Formats: sequence, structure tokens, C-alpha cells
Amino acid sequence: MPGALWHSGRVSMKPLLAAAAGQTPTRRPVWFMRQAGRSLPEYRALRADRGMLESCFDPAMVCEITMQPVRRHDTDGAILFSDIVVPLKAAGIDLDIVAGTGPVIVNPVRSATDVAAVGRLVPEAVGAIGRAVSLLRAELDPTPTALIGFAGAPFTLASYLIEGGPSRHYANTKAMMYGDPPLWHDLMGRLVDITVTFLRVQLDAGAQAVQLFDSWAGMLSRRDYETFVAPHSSRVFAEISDFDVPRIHFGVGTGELLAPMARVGADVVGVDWRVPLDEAQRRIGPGPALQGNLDPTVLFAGDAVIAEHVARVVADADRAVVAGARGHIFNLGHGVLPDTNPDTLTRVVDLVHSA
Ligand code: 1CP
Repeated sequence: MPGALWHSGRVSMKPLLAAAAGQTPTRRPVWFMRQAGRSLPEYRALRADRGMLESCFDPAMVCEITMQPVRRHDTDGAILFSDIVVPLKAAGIDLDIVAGTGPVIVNPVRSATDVAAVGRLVPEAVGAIGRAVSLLRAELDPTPTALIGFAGAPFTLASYLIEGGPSRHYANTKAMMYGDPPLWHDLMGRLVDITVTFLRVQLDAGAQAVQLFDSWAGMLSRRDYETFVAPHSSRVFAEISDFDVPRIHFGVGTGELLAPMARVGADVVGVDWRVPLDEAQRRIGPGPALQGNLDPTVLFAGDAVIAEHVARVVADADRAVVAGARGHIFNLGHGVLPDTNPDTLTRVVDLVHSA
């Protein structure tokens, strides 16, 4: 059975799982946030006449779109094609994902009545996502690539629900957080429940790692993060800890939050491009593996510059590992920008694998 080589037993662990567990990977693992969709012509062709949310609830589509970047670039991680608002939709919240904008919530959550209306997620409502995970495991088991499930963290989900869509200042979100802490914690508790259910469906179906995206947590001071967010993200990680899979925690602009984001229970901390990985390790202390952190805009600067920056990230990561990080998973500091040339991503994978 060809798959046996890549099971997490004695023989050879998938490189991403080995790096997360502090073992020596057979090659340095690399994947890219937002590698599925976005820059790939084969994705645009598949999605030409299908809505984003409709696609997310179609297991065969999810499987195919998830596999596209893996086939093209030979990445060590396959990030499940979905979106952070999928579990909110499945929990009955009226929303859409609008091309060129992102998630749009029909009735933004602002009052106690609005919060009380945020219901629970029943696992059956995301059964299609579980079925997609099973299909993907069957495709990926014979390969070195690990399947990564994900969810939005409660703070980032709350920011979309309260603002009604993408935001620059998060003024309404922070107004609820500072102005009515009991209401804030009520909403966050409900979002934890939804997130845990969504992640457990993916884990039950075979997700081999999970990433919690707290993309916008970097808008908060460390004190506010610890008071208003960390207890809830801790509960997410605690309530999936019975699964023996690496838990990755990522945010943008979170240089000041790296230690508390590690402390909520992360096995791997995702770092954006602002803090070099050896410095990130000093801020976090010994323990978690690190993921990151090439600036996504470097991919537009030409081959020589890209090679130089990849080598620098690798050197920073190696120093971090010597100083106590469990391992390194190469990634960008945030998602692939939509205009990125896919061939550039393939070259980065080759560079990382040969570094
Ligand atoms: O490869 C992959 O990662 C694809 C799967 C994926 C993931 C992990 C998608 C598909 N979305 C996400 C997560 C996601 N969605 C995050 C966390 C990651 C990050 O920080 O980038 C966030 C914040 C969202 C919200 C969202 N959904 C946005 C950002 C809007 C904003 O506030 O700036 C957007 C544009 C979307 C829509 C979306 N999600 C995914 C795709 C392919 C798209 C484009 C929709 C389309 O093609 O119509």
C-alpha cells in the first residue's frame, strides 16, 4: 500500500506533521495561505458559473479546488477550500460572499436581540464539508501532503458579524467589546460553540491539522486581546484537544500578541512578515513550531529577490529552531495575493524543498 509510507507511524511522517511535532521532516514543509482559488486559472474556470458559497457546500468541488494547488506546486499542506463564514451560514445567519468584497452579513449583529438570535451549528448542516474532507483524505493519503482544516477565530468572526463585512477600523466591534462586555462575551461564547462544532466535523472526517485564523486580532492591544479574546480562543483549542493533531494559530499584525496567541494552546504559531522568525521565537519562548513568513508582495519582485528572501526566512527559522522552536513550516506572512503568478509559487516550493 503506497499510503503506508506517509502514515504518522514509524516509517515516514508527512513533512508538515513531522515539523509540527518536533521531528525531523524528510523535506522542509511549505504551503501557502489562500493557495486554493485566487491566482489559479483552473480555479477561475471551475468557478465561472458557480457561486462561492454554493461551491463550498459541494464536496466534489471542494475536493477538486483543494487539490488544484497541491498538484500544481507539490505543497506539503492542502488547505481545505472553504471560508470562515461557512459555519455561520450553516448556523442560519443570512450572509453572502460577494466577489471583489468578501463576506457581507445581511443584518449586522449590534444589539442584545441580535446576539440572542445567533444560534447553534448542528454538525449535519456542515455534513458536506465532512464529506469533502473524506474525499480529500482518500486522494492525499498516498502523497506527502497533509490535509489542513480551518476555522475563523471567534474575534475575527465577531468582527464580520458586527461590522456587516470587511472593515478598516473595527469601530462597531470595539464599541461592543468596550461598551458592553457581558454582551461581547455572550456573542464570543456562541461563536466558540459554532467554531468547535465546525472544527470537530472536519477532524472527525480526517483533517490532519487545523488552523485557527484570527486574521484581524492584530487590531487589538495585548491587554484587550488577553481580556476579551484569549479566553474564548483557549476554549476552541481546549475543546478539540482530544484529537491528536497540530493546532496552528495565525493572525496578521500580531507581533505584540505572539506570546498570548501561543499560550491559548497552539502547537504552531503563524507569524506575518513584520517580525523575523528568530525574533518571534524569542517573544514566544520555547515550545511551539513556527509557520511563515515571506512577505506576499516579494513574489512580485523577480526571481533573484525572491531567492534571497526565501533564504533569509529559512535562515531565521533555523536560528529559531536552534533556540527552542519545535520546527518550521514555510508559508507566506499572509495569503497569496490574487495577481500572483502561479509559476512563482511553484518556484518558491522548489526553493524551500531544496533549502
Ligand atoms: O487556499 C485557501 O486558503 C482557500 C480557502 C479559504 C480560506 C482559508 C478561503 C476562500 N477563505 C479562507 C479564509 C478567510 N476568509 C479568512 C482568513 C484568512 C485570511 O486572513 O486571509 C478571511 C479573513 C476570510 C474572509 C474573506 N472571504 C475575505 C476577506 C475580506 C476582508 O475582510 O478583507 C474574502 C475576499 C473572502 C472570499 C473568499 N474566500 C475564499 C475565496 C476563494 C474567496 C473569494 C471569493 C470568490 O472567488 O468569489
